[in-house]
Amino acid sequence: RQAAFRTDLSVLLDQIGTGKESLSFMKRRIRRLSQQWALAAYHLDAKLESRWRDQKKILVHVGFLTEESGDVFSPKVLKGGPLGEMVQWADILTALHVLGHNLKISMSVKELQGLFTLQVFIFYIFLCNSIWPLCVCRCHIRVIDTFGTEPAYNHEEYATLHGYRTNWGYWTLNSRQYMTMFPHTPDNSFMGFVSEELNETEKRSIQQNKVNNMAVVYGKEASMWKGKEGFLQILNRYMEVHGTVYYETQRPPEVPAFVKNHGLLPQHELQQLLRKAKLFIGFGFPYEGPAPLEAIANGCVFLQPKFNPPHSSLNHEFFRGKPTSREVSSQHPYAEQYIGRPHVMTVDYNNSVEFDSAIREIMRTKVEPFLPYEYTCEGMLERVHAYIQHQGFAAGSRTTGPLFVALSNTTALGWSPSVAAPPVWPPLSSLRLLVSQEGQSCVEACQSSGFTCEPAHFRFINNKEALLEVQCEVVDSEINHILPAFSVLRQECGLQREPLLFSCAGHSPKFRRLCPCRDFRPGQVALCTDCL
Ligand code: U2F
Repeated sequence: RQAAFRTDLSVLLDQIGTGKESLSFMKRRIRRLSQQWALAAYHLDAKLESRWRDQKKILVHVGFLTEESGDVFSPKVLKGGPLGEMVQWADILTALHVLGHNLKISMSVKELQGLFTLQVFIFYIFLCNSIWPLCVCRCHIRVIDTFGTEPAYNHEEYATLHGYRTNWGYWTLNSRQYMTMFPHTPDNSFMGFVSEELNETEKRSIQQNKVNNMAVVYGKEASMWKGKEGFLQILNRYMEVHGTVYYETQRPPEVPAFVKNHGLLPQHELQQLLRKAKLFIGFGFPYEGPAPLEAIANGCVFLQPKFNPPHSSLNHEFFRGKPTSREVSSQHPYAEQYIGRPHVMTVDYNNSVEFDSAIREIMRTKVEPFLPYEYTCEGMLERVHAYIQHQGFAAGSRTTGPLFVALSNTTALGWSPSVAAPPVWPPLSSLRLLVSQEGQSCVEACQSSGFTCEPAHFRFINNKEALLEVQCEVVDSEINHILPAFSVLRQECGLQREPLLFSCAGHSPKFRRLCPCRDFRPGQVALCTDCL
């Protein structure tokens, strides 16, 4: 059956059910953004020129909110607890509904068992081609995974043998079956969420009503303010400081008396506050949440601390035990790397001169509201549409023979397939083969050349032909997540024997990696130019 865009969200709202604050939060959000979704559906429909889209049967199991998992989120929704995940879950459900798929939602293991007999623990999305509930293939599973899972942590046997085993991950999926909140781990798929969009009239009125000396602090829980008095004092020399910190009866001691604390606000009221404010300031936690994008979309400058050394699972409690070695360079690396100045300023907070002058610069700078396309409703619909229609993980599907690759000493390589390839997604036209520096990962190598690493393309470059121009004395085939790669010193080349360990993230000091990079559409890093 053909999927038809839906703009009426009432069926979805009924499906979500009642009885928990988390569900009420998600439903309020879905209602609030309904017009924005409808407009986006209309635009994407026109862009796709009524092309055929398969209607899929999709089962979403919100495992984190089940009683069986302990549901730690719901009781904290009105008390300053995490909301970022619920923002994303609400948006995923809406995108799937709006795209016209046949959606079933389960909020308890019992419900899930009624729909599908499988033991599940976190939060899965199933995209099923086959007749439901007969789809039992693990290739249909999608896992919503905020901070990402790198391949070395995903492969159970390898993780156990090489010290990458953590509490999460090791499900031995294809790493692209994990879907993240930001595009920080190209080994995974970028799912994202949406932020509020403004029309031209709203943008103009925001510009007129901005209060140049008004700052809002990022942090809805008092603990996020702990030890920040010094910065708050400096900030208060120049600006009126506002907060949205949850409290029960009294002002939390961490929040100084000069701060105007509004208490935890409903999302739409926070947006109103951000429309007036000039500065949204982060003090290092929470990491990678939606709020900075909302602030930037409402015309604020986001000021945040640079982390030097970067935070990671090796040196920071919050990331410890997470299935990733990713180094987080600031509180919000996406804001730092994908948005940047003038909307985002990332500075060394230990240097009070730098901190002070950043605040003064922000008061002088004029910025316009900005939202990257990938965080608009249309951008999210476009991306989810592409995944649902094109991304497949069935074993043995869409494989192709070795391809011939010309490799030069420089890192940029001309490449064209010499055999006719069967349909692959992302299409091969997007592939750019690069060689990393020693110690550099493919994430960095591709990024530094204006591309992104595309793990789906590893299978096309994991062959001797791709290594043709490298002087290899030996070509080995091994199970190691830094392969394919070569050692310049030892003139040894290594190919990857376990496809599940193809890893953009992998790096090793003595190895130069062979990297499958690809291009991407402006504002939509998940999709290559010919990916739609
Ligand atoms: C992130 O989770 P958080 O919930 O801490 O992320 P935030 O960026 O603070 O905010 C999430 C939403 O909370 C809303 C705001 C955001 O959309 O509009 N909100 C609100 O409704 N009222 C208020 O007064 C203040 C905020 C991240 F998303 C998670 O993945 C991480 O687990 C967590 C820890 O790093 O940080």
